[in-house]
Amino acid sequence: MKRVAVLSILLLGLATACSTSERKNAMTADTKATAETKKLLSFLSEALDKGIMFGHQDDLSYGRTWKYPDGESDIKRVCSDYPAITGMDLGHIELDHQFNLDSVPFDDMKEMALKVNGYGGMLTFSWHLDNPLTGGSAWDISSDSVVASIIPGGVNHQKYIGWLDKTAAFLGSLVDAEGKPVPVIFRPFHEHTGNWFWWGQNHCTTEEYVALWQFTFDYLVKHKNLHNLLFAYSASGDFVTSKEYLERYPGDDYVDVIGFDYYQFSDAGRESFINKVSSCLDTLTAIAVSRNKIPALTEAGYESVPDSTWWTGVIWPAIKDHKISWFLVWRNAEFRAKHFYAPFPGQLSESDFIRFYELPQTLFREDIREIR
Ligand code: BMA
Repeated sequence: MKRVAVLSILLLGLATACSTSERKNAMTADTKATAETKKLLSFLSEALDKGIMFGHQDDLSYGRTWKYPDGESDIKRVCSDYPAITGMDLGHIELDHQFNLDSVPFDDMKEMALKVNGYGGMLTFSWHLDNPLTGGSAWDISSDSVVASIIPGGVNHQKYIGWLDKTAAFLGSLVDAEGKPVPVIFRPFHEHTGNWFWWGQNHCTTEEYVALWQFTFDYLVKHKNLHNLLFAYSASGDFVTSKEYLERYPGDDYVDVIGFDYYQFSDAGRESFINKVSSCLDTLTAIAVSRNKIPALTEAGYESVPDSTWWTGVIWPAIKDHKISWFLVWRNAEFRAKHFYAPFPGQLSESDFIRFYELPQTLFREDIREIR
């Protein structure tokens, strides 16, 4: 726990008491959500007045130079605390594989998820599922008929149901020591406004995307009776207006969290990244208030963090004036020269990350344990 956090959180809480009372009670999209799931949504809503949570994909599974030792985390190695939110990916659960697409064993993933929950952390699951029409990966965009083939009436609909059954079995197996389902944030079919996944903008129609989302929600929630899920709708950060952002929005009854993903690609892009993230967040947070949803920067980062002050000089200025629940950086792929997004001991941005961690408004696991 950072020294400055408790007092600051209390002061922030007092200063923003008005805005808290003005916000309507958040309602889960799943009307039968478990008490713990409703509590998670309420916490996400209340924490909007307390700061911005930090998240990291696959934080516990592996880091820059290690794989799987219990309790390890590159974030912990740098600041002696864990992210408030841990991302995990379900890609290849649909194929009944024992390992996900990044070689994380699903059994270990489950164990880690239960631990994160037990320590008061939160979990978000993305799903880079394979292409059900071609057998290729999530990035196989060779056909524009994939979504059409798996929604009701499509030739691969039954196959997709089989895939959802496997996903449901995993999500349903997340049960704590008291036998209660662990609430998690499920973020399927993300970055759909880009064109790199088979469910992307140019590879299906708006109606097909919406049908895919609604069927997936209804099947998991109403047919499989999973009531531990919050659903996150997450575009890519290439929108300007609310109308653009909402073009494929499946409806308030199908979504709990709204977000987008956006990355920086070069040092020269510093200012434009800050401006773009900030203006997208203006749009996103306005939609969130009007629709009573939780806004989040569901992915952001700069691969290999080559900017020594990226945390306090780029991402923080981009997000600090916006009421968002969290921002998550992508994975630190083990032993891959450049594919990492979080610092680790000796990494160029390490000391700046500690400054970022010490900011009273950035929330890590120990901070949220205090306020949950
Ligand atoms: C991408 C890359 C891939 C990975 C995928 C799913 O952004 O990190 O290496 O397989 O995410 O985690």
